[in-house]
Amino acid sequence: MSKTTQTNLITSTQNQLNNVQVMGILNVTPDSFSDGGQFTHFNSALKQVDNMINNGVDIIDIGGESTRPGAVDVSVQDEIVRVIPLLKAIKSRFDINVSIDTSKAEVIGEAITYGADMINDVRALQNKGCLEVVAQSDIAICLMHMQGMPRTMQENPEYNDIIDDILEFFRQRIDCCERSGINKERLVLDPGFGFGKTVAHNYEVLAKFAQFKTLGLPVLAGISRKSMIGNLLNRDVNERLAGSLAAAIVAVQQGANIIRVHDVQESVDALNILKAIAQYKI
Ligand code: 9MG
Repeated sequence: MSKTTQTNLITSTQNQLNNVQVMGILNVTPDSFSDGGQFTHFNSALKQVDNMINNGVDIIDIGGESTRPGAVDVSVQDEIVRVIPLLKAIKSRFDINVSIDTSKAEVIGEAITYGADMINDVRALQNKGCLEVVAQSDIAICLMHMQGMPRTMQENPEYNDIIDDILEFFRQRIDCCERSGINKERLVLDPGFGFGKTVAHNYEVLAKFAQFKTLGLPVLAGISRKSMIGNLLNRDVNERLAGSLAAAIVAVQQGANIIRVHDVQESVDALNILKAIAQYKI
C-alpha cells in the first residue's frame, strides 16, 4: 500500500469516526421494553434531555409508540399528545436535533410543523400518506427494515439471504422515496436489529454491517439493550450495558454513522476510545 493510500485510509477512518452521531432514546410510552414508563412525565423527560445533552448526545429520538414485540397499537391522538408538546418544549429550551420515532402521517405532519429535524420510521414510510407528507418538507428520514409487524414479527422470521433481502428492501424504499419527490440525500438506512430477526440473524447483520454502506447513504445501528444482547449473554434488560457498547463499537468500526442508544455517557466514552486509537491504525 502506498503512503498516500495509507494516509487517505487513516483520514477517512478518522473523518467517519469524528462524525459518528449519538442518538439518545427518549421513550414516552408506558410500555417501552427497557425503560417503560420512566420518562412518561413531562418534567422527568426534560430532565433526561438535559442529562443527555450534558453527556454529549447529538440527536434526541422521541418515541410515543412502543415497537417492542407484542406491543399494543396507539391512536394518532394519543401519540400526538405524548410527543408533540415535548418536541415543542425541547426545541424552545435546548439547541439540539430532535428525531420523532413514528409511522403515522398525521404525527409526521405535526412533527414537521413543530421543528423536528428527523423522522425515524420503523415502517420506512410504508403507511398511508407518509411519503406525501414527507415530500412536502425537507426533513431527514431514517428508513428502517422490519420483517412483519411488531405484534408478530418475532414468531418465525425467515430470509433467503438476510443481507441481500435487507439491501433489496432498502433499494425499493429509496426508489419509492425518490419517485415521491424525496431526495436520496435526506435518507438514513437502518437494518433494524430485532425487528423480525432471530438472534442469529441479528449477529449476521452485525457481522456484515459494512455491506449496508454500499448504497452510499448514512447507516444507523440500534442495538442498545436489545434481546440480541440479553439472549446471548443471559442478561436482564438492565444488565446489558457492556454488551450494548461492544455491539455499537463493532457497528461503528464497520461504518455506522449514527448509533441509537439508551446510555449516552457510556456510548460517548466508548466512541472516544475508538477515536483515540484511530490515528495509530495502519
Ligand atoms: C424505535 N426503534 C426501536 N429500535 C430501533 C432501531 O433499531 N432503529 C430505529 N431506527 N428505530 C428503532
